[in-house]
Amino acid sequence: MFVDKAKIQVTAGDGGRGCCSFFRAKHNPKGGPDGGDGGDGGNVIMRADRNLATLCDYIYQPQYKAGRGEHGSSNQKHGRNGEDVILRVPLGTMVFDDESEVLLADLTEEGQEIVVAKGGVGGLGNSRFKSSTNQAPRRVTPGTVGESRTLLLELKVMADIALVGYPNAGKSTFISAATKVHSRIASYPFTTLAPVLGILDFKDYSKAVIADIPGLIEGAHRNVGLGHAFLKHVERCRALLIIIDMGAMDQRDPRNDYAVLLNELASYDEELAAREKIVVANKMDLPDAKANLTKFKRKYKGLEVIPISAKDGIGIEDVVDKIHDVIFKDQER
Ligand SMILES: Nc1nc2c(ncn2[C@@H]2O[C@H](COP(=O)(O)OP(=O)(O)OP(=O)(O)O)[C@@H](O)[C@H]2O)c(=O)[nH]1
Ligand SMILES: [Mg+2]
Repeated sequence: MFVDKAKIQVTAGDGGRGCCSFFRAKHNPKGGPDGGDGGDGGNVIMRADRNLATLCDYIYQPQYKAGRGEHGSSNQKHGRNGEDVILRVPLGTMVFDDESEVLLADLTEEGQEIVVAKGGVGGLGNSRFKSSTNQAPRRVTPGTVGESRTLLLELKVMADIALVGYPNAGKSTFISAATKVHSRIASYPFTTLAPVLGILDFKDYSKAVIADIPGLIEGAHRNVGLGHAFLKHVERCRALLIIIDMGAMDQRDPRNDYAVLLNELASYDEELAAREKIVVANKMDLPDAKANLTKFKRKYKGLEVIPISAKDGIGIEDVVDKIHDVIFKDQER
């Protein structure tokens, strides 16, 4: 199950108490204070892990508590520190403090970490308070309390390029042909219900991440269809790969499809619509596709359109080359 939002409660461990104790032995009945300090409480840490793709674990288990520090003990024994809890989250997870709505971290790189709840500090044992004027202190301090807070996690997938198109346009067919991932393909709309990430391997051995996202339809920005819940996953992409069903398998006019898609993107976010776009005419194997493409080009003069048949694997390489150019041209800037 794909989950891109979760609310969790994190509590760090409390610090252990300092110990009050005096050393006593037969030969040394007043050996002096020997109470050790308490251990520090464990932290709750969040770490980005590229092997994860969803926040779904956090829906099932929304509460986390790190270990408390042990109390100090006699013989100057320091209490053991509490164990940290490490919460792994997918790349692209944004961590907000639920109450203040402040963004605490945007975990975009593999291994990136943030302490989301700091453990309490261990208290001091009575041996710490020994002085020239007080040889037998009874004073100790308690450990401090571990931090506790509610967090809102929000995942926005990290990809270099996102597939945008109507349902059934062939986005999943394309990603399955161009990468090693298999995204479910079927002849009914909204087959893809959650983003799927694939890796594009270019000829020069560089790589890019491509995201297949659920199809957009007119009104998506108003949440029609699967709506803009998924448009947010396009936000971080450097470029958009717009796939048009040029065979008009679902009896729509491809020229109109393109206009609607641009409009949906712009209604969601102007900046998103202004992003670099690669336009692909899919299903060129279908009978009407050629004529439709001619009409399409007549309407959108000067627009580069790459004809492909994702199903037959024709033209995939041209698109992959184009993606490479767009992404790496971008990086040089
Ligand atoms: N003839 C033909 N059919 C295609 C081509 N590409 C995809 N299809 C078919 O179109 C239908 C939809 O393909 P998908 O790849 O699932 O489409 P999608 O854009 O991912 O659809 P959603 O996930 O619903 O948004 C399937 O029946 C595919 O077999 C193509 O190049 N030619
Ligand atoms: Mg799909």
